[in-house]
Amino acid sequence: MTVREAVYALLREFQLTTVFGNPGSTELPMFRDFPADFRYALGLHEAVAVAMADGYAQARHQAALVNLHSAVGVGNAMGSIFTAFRNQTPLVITAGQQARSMLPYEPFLYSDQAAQLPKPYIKWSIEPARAEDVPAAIARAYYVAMQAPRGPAFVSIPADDWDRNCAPLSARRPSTIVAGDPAMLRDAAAALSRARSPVFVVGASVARDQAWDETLTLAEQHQAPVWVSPLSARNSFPEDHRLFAGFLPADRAAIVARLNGSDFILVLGAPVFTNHVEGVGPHVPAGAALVQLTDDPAAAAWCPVGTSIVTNLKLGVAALLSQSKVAGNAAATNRAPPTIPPRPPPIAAPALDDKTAPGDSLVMNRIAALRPAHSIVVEEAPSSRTAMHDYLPFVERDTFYTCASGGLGHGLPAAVGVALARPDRRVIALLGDGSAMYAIQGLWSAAALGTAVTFIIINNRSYGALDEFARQFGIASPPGTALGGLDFCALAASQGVPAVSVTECAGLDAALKKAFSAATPMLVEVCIK
Ligand SMILES: Cc1ncc(C[n+]2csc(CCOP(=O)(O)OP(=O)(O)O)c2C)c(N)n1
Repeated sequence: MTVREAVYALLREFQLTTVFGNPGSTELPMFRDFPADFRYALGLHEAVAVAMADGYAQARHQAALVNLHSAVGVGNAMGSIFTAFRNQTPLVITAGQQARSMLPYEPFLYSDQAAQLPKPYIKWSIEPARAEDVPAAIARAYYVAMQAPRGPAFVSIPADDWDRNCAPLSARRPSTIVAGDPAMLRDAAAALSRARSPVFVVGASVARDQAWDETLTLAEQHQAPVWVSPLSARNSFPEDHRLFAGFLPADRAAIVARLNGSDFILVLGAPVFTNHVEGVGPHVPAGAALVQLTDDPAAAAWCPVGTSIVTNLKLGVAALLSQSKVAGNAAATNRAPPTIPPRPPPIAAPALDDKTAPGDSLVMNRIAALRPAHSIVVEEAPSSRTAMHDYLPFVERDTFYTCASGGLGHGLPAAVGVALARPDRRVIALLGDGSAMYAIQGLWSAAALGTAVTFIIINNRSYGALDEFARQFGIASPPGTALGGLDFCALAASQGVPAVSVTECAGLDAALKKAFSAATPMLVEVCIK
């Protein structure tokens, strides 16, 4: 059989039948006789294609396939590849390369050191030594991508390889998860049982490893307040639960202040901790012990304090659940009631004649009130994140996604990928005006692929988060960054996405209701005060 036939048979076995990508001449031989059971999801920029695949993979808990144009395409995709690496999203990324016979003569568009180009933000990469090794390279890329911690893997494929002959290759089942050291988990369970005032800090790997139920039961069993780790990219605990304590800031001293009073900190599926501003002093309150369960050996290695157990979160938390004791345990039964910080004050629905511009808290509040049941939010609205945390709680598993890297341009296309994976759900992309412009071409894919994503742009006509940071550095405002003059309705309409602009509180509910019930993608720009 040909390499092409072998690869498509293998991809079918891996259920990688959607190809996200942006093609060029060096990839065309891959798509000769494109099988009818495969679908091509075009991104009008490689960063869009990779981010769509990222959302699709995360929402399916399965790898996704991306095909990029040789050097230039991989270069364009690099920001999204970095984000997929930080998101621990399993991606099999292939890229075209010029024909092997041309490579000594530096042909047009070829990729010199193709396998090096996406490093270091790739788990494994290769340009196979021979055409007949391509199927095995793709299989290995798939297994590597799926092994914990998951992430992208890369195969560069010369254009003439597809028509060469090779042997067929069947999928195998290498293990993809790691179970924690039983003795360490036993000790951690005993320490949790002895704790006077345990608190939990949960992160994205609880969601990635589908440990929602186990984490909830363990928190209830121990009456432990549950914080979300700083800048967590997924929701891992019901944010309306009586034990839900809030979101830790990405700031060392502020984290210590929030966790103060606890003698035992159990970190589940998160690094300890992700900081965004410089800090000094201890990482945890004085006298508090810390145990981290993580699927990422690197996060276990750089953890500054305590004990780290490398484990799949579902298995690890289940072990703690079965081995930690509450009944008949004096320490556990004498625990003081958990201290939960007060919730933010409620906001009233806007009056129908309110001509003032809404604030971002009101926008979040109205989305929370009007969003369809079980809807999913993909967020990239940096300075509105606190408002979202305060007024748009995520209470069901797998209903919130943002990027773990801080790289803008992910949210808009990732929402399209999530919608492709979950056609049964309403997907809402919550975007800043600045953020939306990094990958605005994703609107075209949302329409072309027949998704019904609701894009909500919180337009503050600025890089608001940068303005806030500038003040922290003692800079009045960053030069040249006043946005404005962007016509989001025109940008959307030109790509086949109907849009409406809201400038007054009075019109907000009607616009959101219309978008949430639309059968096509729709964009709502909300100009906030
Ligand atoms: C790819 C990339 N470039 C630049 C930045 C730096 N950055 C962080 S927040 C921000 C402003 C985002 O503006 P907007 O989406 O309008 O949200 P706002 O901060 O106004 O809420 C910028 C430019 C980044 N995080 N990622």
